[in-house]
Amino acid sequence: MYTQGLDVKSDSDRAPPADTPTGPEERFQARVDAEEKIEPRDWMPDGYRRTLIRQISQHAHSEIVGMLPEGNWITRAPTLRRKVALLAKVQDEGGHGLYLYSAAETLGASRGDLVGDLLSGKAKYSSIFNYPTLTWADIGAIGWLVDGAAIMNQVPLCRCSYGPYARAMVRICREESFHQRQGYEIMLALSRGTDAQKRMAQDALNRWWWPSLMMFGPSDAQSAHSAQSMRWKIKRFSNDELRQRFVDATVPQAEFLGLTVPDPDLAFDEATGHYRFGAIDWSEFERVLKGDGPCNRERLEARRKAWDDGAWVREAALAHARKKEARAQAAAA
Ligand code: FAQ
Repeated sequence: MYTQGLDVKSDSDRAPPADTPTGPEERFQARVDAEEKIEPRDWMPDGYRRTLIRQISQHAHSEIVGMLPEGNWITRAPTLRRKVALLAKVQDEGGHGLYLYSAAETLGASRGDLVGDLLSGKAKYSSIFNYPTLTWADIGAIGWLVDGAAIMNQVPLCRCSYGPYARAMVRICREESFHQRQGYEIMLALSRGTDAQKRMAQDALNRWWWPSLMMFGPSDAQSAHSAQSMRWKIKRFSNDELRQRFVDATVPQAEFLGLTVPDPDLAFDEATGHYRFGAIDWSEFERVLKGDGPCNRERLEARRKAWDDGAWVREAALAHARKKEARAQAAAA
């Protein structure tokens, strides 16, 4: 710039105001703090990328493995209406897994590697899907409690700082809300039914309550990633905050059903406006995470079999893509 002999420094020479972020990490954090969405081609710290790939891929695996406990009941749904709703729900979970793998791919992860890590047992997926579905009431309990917990955890993820994940979560949450209602409706029908049906509903609540609370992850004091993920606005609330919200929302729903939450320490605290609840058995959570839950082996075997049985579909799709590309090249030549 022409400066008529004045000693004017260029923009890059001039010292930035004290509160202007300087390095790439600081500029990145400033964008996050200003609620800007981070997009795939934007600069991001390696740790941010790694954290997202870890969380999004675990989330994707959970959706895919999460199809198994309910898929187990599609052929045994008590009416055609229930069967159609369950079929749609399980199919939705498969779709969620696919959006989420795509979101992880925008960060440079390879889907083949991610799936490989699931099948080898290296990658985690939600602890909740390692419990069995013993009766039809379990399908009600999964929709009500597991999807209910998933919504509580995932609605804040619609405001995650990473654009592709946040956008995928908007659609996923809409569908989860239908899933939660279909589950609650099953529980309502059972709890208004015969004594045997009421007992079945209560038994399902007894078995799914504590694992649902564990879904939110370790307590804040034990959560390795929460503090950093909250600074990066990947997570908006801590594990314990979301768990408390879930308990506060769900206990009145159980009361409406006339069912008893299996926690003798559960009590409403007038002073705080929240329910106090008993201690979670974290040793059970750790066992399940280590691969020793009631259905861990069965779930991985089912996924490995699905992968092997689907080999011909992948091969056919690749052959078709190669053929189309060769034809397009020939036409262009
Ligand atoms: N199970 O430091 P934090 C669904 C791991 S989808 C297994 O607190 P973070 C829909 C955690 O990965 C359900 N592992 O970790 C549906 C970490 O291990 P790492 C899935 C768990 O990431 C319904 C270690 O413990 N939802 O239900 C669990 O900050 C019905 C330390 O924990 C999502 O994935 C667990 N429960 O917070 C489908 C939502 N909790 O990686 C079918 C997105 C923690 O260091 C039917 N994810 N761990 O080896 C999240 O919000 C977070 O990742 C948390 C964990 C909250 C799950």
